[in-house]
Amino acid sequence: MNSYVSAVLNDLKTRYHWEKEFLQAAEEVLDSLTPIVEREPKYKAHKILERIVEPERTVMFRVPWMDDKGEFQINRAYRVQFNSAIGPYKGGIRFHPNVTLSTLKFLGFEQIFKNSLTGLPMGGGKGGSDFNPNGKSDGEVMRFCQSFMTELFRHIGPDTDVPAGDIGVGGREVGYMFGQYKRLANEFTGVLTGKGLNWGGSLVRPEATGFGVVYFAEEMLKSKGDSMKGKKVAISGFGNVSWGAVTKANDLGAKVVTISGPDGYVYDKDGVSGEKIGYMLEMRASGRDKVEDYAKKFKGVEFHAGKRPWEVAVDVALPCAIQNEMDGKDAETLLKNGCKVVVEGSNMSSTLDAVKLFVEKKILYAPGKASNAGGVATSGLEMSQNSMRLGWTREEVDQKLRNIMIGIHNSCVTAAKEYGFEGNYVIGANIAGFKKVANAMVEQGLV
Ligand code: 2IT
Repeated sequence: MNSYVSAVLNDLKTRYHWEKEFLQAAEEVLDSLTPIVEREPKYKAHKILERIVEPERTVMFRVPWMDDKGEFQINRAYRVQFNSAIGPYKGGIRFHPNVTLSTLKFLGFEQIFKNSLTGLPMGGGKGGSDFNPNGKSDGEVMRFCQSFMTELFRHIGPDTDVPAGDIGVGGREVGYMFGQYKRLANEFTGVLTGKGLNWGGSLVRPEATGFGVVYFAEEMLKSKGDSMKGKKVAISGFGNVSWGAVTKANDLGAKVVTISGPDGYVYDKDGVSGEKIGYMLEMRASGRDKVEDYAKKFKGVEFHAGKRPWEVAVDVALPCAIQNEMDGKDAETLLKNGCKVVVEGSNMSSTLDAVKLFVEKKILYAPGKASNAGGVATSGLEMSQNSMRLGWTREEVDQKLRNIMIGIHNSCVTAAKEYGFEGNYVIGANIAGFKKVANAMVEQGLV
């Protein structure tokens, strides 16, 4: 790390010492930028690092709502509008009890580089609330979403900031938020993505993040003359990203032997395939948040309570649940058991220890900001279709998604090579994502 990079990072660590997740994301990115800031003195002269780590704007608000018993409830909510150098703020909304400003700053910061990597004109943002949708009735979720949007609507717009889903926010929540936005703004616009198919949504958006993860893994393997075909795969989570990844892994001839939930993981030696993939959607819709249900439903499936799937011997691991779901110990176990490919579906799936180990051992490791960009990329395609007032077919969207993932893979490989770190997707993704945003910031002056 050079002196400019470490000065900015140290200042950040002092100023925001309690923001653990944000500091972790910032350290991972800034650490990789040393080669480019050394080669290009203009970034230091324009204080690009000092500027890029501060959100352009953060909105914080309370969300009052009434539960089914008639009791008043209060949650905290945020929208971090991190960077708009290359397009309107774009990024999901997360409803999860562990959401804090630090969580959303980490996610918004990652989103800047991820969105840049897609090649589409999207800035970085993220929002959310500590509301827990599990166990809530439809009516409660609707009232919460409406109250949330009653404040958020004045800060967003199709050319300003375009939110989408994330953990705890799927089609149902996007629907309730869109309805309230439309009512308040008196406008039918593409202000959110992940919309329903009958009212402006894009085909393949629900599958896109998981499909993209597997397309990316396939490209990485291809660069070594290999493929996903016949690979034994561990996937974590059972939500939207996992579901898409399981589906595409099966399409490409791999065998997925695990999925997981907050209660533990299941090992399915016969593979998560066919009707079992559909059951993942049922588990999600049940709101129970228990993957043990899968082991009870299907024969020959083992349930491992309180454990993560990384102890299973596999060729490929696809963490698709939540940040920091793979730590140094998990990484060691995976490597010891012969895993050679780790491709992140969740944002910042791996702790810094785990990342360090993957990079040192030179396995095929892709950070989420590159490999999970298919979701936001397809959101970008949804925005294009909304602007045109036309829709593409499933095949057209899927082909564009695949090409975008191939493009991101190539950008990572090329940038890593150009700066002397061949095969390092962490440095490749960070440099390639940063360069475009940083140059736009330089060209747009001190704003
Ligand atoms: O983390 C992510 O990239 C998302 N949750 C998707 C964001 C989006 O705007 O589609």
